[in-house]
Amino acid sequence: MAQVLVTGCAGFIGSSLAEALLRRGDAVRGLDNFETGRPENLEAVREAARLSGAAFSFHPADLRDAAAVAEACQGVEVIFHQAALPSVPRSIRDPRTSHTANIDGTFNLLEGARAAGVRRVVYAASSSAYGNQPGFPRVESMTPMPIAPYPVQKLAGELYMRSYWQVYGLETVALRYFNIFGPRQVPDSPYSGVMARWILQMMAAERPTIFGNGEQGRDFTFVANAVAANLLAAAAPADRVAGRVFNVACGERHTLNETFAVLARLLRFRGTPVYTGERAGDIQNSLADIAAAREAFGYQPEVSFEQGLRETVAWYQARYAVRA
Ligand code: UD2
Repeated sequence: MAQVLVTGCAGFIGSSLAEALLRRGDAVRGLDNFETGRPENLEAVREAARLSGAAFSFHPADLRDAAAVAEACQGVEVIFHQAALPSVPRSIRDPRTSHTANIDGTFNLLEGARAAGVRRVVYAASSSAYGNQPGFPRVESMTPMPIAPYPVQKLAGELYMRSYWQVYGLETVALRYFNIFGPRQVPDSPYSGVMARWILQMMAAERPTIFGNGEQGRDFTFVANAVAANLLAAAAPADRVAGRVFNVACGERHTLNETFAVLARLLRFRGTPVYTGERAGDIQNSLADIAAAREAFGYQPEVSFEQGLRETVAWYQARYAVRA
């Protein structure tokens, strides 16, 4: 089977993807700097390798280290580039650090891939690139209008991907993730995604915060759907995907108020949220058209919003001791 490289392999999405690749027999090389990734996620990846018998090796490296990245690309056929320093608010507070991780890191990876003769790179792009422009659902042909530094950085990565296809013939595919959630998402950082953060808070009987009036909507997408999209995009013929951008989502919009109510029901949380001012750099709404990914590589969401929430809640309940 193929030798693949997963950047961000100790992270939330990267570790889930690495497990899926190992289960189907690919030889996986992982790269992570543990800035947001966690060693215990790698244990799950190693266990998947043990069960399947597929090879797994790990490079503890930072994408900003061009030589280490170039070395990790040697002998690789396909790269899944999941590593990033996420979070809109983090990028507003410290734009330089996210800039170097997300833009320089992606550039180093593409250079390493080009030098090593890698065939394809599948890139984790972000729905935040659409910004607040009018028009729903979001279609890939819309002009991006990123607001905060983080979406600018993820969009720059997309443009670099397309350029490396056009100029060097490296098959690149960008998947615009729409608010991925699920097991292993970091729940206890000030920059945590809303879902993981709220679950941990409700488990501890703390009142979660809603920025704004809670009527902003997101196309929340369970992590297994993003993993499936990566596998499909990696396997699709180049003439269908190379140099292109695809939304990866469910094609449904759920408000924060609604999400709060579902989580409160699942966790038997009886408190109310604390409403506070809007968060800087936030967009109001997000909803994807997923026809392009369906047509190009047969993507369709396999796990619904509610099913995904149930699985996510069960995982945090099994994993994190209740502090209340
Ligand atoms: C953006 C991107 C997403 C991904 C992510 C990485 C959009 C639509 N999506 O997600 O694709 O790249 O960044 O970080 O831009 N919120 C609360 N209370 C909290 C935490 C968050 O109300 O305790 C709100 C927050 O103001 C926002 C929503 O929940 O309206 C989602 O926030 P998030 O940080 O989980 O993700 P978001 O949408 O910035």
